[in-house]
Amino acid sequence: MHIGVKSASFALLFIQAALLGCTTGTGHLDNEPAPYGPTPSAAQLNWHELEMYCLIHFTPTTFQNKEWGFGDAPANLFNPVNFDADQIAAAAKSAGFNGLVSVAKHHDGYCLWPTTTTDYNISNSPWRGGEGDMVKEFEEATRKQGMQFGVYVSAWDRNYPDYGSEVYADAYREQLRELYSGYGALFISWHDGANGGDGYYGGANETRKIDRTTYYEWEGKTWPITRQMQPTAVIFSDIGPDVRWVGNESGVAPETSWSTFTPVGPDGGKAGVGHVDLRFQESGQRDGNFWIPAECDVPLRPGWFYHPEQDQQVKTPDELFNLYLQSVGRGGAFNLGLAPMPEGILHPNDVAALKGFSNKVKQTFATNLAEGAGFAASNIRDGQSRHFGPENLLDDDRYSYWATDDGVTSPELVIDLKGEPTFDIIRLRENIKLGQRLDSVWVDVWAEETWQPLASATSIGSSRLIQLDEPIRASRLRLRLFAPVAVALSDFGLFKEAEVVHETVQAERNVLDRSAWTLVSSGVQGGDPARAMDGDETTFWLTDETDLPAEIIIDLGATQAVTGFSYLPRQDGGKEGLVSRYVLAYSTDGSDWQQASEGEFSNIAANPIAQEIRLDQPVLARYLRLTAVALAGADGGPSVISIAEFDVFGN
Ligand code: FUL
Repeated sequence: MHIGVKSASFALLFIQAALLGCTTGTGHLDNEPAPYGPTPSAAQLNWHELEMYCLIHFTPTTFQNKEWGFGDAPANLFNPVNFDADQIAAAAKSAGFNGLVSVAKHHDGYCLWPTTTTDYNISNSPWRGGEGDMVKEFEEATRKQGMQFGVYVSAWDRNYPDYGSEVYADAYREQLRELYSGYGALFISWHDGANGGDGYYGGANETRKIDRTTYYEWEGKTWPITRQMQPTAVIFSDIGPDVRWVGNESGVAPETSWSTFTPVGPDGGKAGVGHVDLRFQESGQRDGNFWIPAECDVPLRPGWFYHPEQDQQVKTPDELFNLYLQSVGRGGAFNLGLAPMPEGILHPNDVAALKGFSNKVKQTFATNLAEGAGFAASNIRDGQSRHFGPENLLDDDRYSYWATDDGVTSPELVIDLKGEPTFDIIRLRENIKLGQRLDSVWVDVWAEETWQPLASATSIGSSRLIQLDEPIRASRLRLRLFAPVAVALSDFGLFKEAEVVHETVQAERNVLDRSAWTLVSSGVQGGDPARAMDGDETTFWLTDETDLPAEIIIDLGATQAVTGFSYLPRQDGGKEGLVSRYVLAYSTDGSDWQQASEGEFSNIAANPIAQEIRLDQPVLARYLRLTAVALAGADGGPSVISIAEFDVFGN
């Protein structure tokens, strides 16, 4: 879940952002094309150049094997005996990541630095004898690797006794000030907004709702602190002001994703969801008023925190590579979540996946197969090949570019390749200091004595990687470009995706056979229960509208040891029917029930992954009763339950 921000004075922040270092053009050449539309600030240019960074989730929540801590874990639970920030930072660096963001405080409220704002912090853990500062260790390890550093401080705090009042909102701002002053220049201040709900709140154990559009006073009080203390940092939230959330936690931007966006609705803030206009959060807007590109966040494992049961579900180098193409390759950034194990280092499977990804990226992009090509442009600005000629496309400089004369808005470029290379990725970049100018680019290949269409793309911006369906061999290509103004294309590249070998440490997982199961009774009607047990994650049981809590009872066919279960909600992107609180009970005879587990399926709306629950100890069961207690995701939608798969684990 991310934040929404009301915005009466929102525009002010954008103006400030622009003043803080907005550059136009390259600043070196005479007669450069005038910038088109909004342009990036210096902080945003730096962020674009970083392309990929990692986000580290590591708090007492790790030690509780949860995705969202409730805020009630004792402070001394956090004791990573082998913590090694260097191992984590080195793994990120070796995979080609250029920055690291420390989740200095997650929703559980535990501060990884010795803050003055709450006792719920690292100095009350046995780690480093209570003298440690984990944010500092992350920062030093990051800088040692030559990477840039950032922080994520959750606004929602499920531990803070005063959460919901002005006292906490002030404390939150003080936490930001502490982090903005003690850890060097930051490249990003990351503001998630899973805001308000149930929590420990100093022992009150209650639900607290806040108005997330006003409570934190983002534009009036909070973000100005960032601007003042960390001018090099971009501010990330749902809608900007510098970088917007892409709207999913799968790490994927849509094919068309403009870096320009207008977060406030046309009628002064009433359009879209809440007070801001989220309709274009994913795609951006061609005519957006501000430069607010998308960040694509996704964890390396299914969850953001470490769970031993996910050791075999680490994304493979090929999957990571596809995410890279669909994030960085669509003008955004790739923010990959890393989750250290309780001992304080990354699991070998995570390290292996990062290594494999790095090999793949390095090998794929080692050689630009367009090198040595000859160009024939239908127009060159001022006729000046030296400054604005197409040779600039191959010099690996994002800001040198081929430009056309003003008024030449649909030029063509014929490219005679050296030899006849085989490629399956085409890279295009614009000089974004001059704005996002191109509407679209079409690539044709010369074959059988004619030009044949090969690929096309919209929203080029800082980087556009077009993946072809299959590799092609070619000696001659043609680009046709379309823009409302003169074009300023800075890069043209051809690459062949490399194959990499990848190995992981295997572990056994005992999933019980479902063939003998029967659905004994169900407090819910409608839909097809078989779809919850058909081994097909794309189909799901969607019930009729039901009262909550709602019970589903399954007969396992025989009494056996049960060690846990897994609930996978619908995978089609639908927001209705996502169970967020559950109780699991078991029985040997179907009448005498014991509770086995209860809890929260955290973050299920933003990241609807399989929720694997390990029981504290194995139980002997023939019958299992799953009670859906609460739903997430569809505010005000019908109360239905979706189950794509339900699995039970044994010894
Ligand atoms: C979300 C949070 O609720 C998740 O726990 C995680 O921190 C993710 C990066 O942002 O909104």
